Amino acid sequence: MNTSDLPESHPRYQSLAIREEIVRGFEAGITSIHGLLAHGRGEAFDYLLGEGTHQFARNAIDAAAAHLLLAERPVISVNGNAATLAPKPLVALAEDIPAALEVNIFHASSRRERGIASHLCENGARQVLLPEPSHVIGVESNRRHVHPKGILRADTVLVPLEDGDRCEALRRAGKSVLTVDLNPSSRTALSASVTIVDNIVRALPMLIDRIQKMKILPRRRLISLISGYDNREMLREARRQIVSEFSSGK
Ligand code: PTJ
Repeated sequence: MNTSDLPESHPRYQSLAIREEIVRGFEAGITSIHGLLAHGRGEAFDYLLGEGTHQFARNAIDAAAAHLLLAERPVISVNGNAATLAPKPLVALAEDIPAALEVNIFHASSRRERGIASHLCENGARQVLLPEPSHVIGVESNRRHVHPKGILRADTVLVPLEDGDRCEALRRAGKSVLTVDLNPSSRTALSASVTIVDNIVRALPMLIDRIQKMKILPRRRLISLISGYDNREMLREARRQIVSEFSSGK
């Protein structure tokens, strides 16, 4: 079924349209076949969260915006799912901060890396960094390869739809790690500095909006926003929301 065949009146139109996007991304060689499974997991959590953005996610978005505005060398790491679901917001965010865009994928494929970079450029990116085999960070997966002027020297990295290993390695390397992950109990969610528990398609446009509004804030306001933010508590609220949504029997 193509998106054009989906009746907009369908109660699950939005979710099915996003699913179509990810299938198209797979057909275009941007998303891995494993990415389809990861998407299904995300869909399940989104369903349990009522497919809406909650206050805990808005608080995390503000904390992430503050981190990105205070960062000296911010980088946005892009994998196959993120590139397919939110190419324009990723590019707009990189321009706004400004931050570097770097391709970093779990399932090794240099063809897909180049495809992701081209896709971002078709969506307006001026430069996209690719991982270099000669530069590595402390993980064993394909995610270890990084660009020397990107993730390697970054002080803050936004890693949407991440796997836990690299998130932990980036934290160990002293970087602030911001993520978007619908699963509030994933290792990534638990180890990130800021976890936005929301769908990337909703979260990134909001993050862009908040960055534009918060740009005028003095540094000390941004610093106090970060120090007043408690990621663990935010994750607890997300888990409580899932339990109450599930048990309400709607
Ligand atoms: O392109 P590659 O090779 O880097 O592969 C990318 C995936 C996503 C396949 C890879 O990073 C992976 O396997 O990730 P995981 O470990 O399955 O984790 C993905 C996390 O993202 C899970 O916790 C999902 O619930 C979550 N997720 C999936 N879709 C979305 C999402 N979070 C926010 N928005 C989504 N649309």
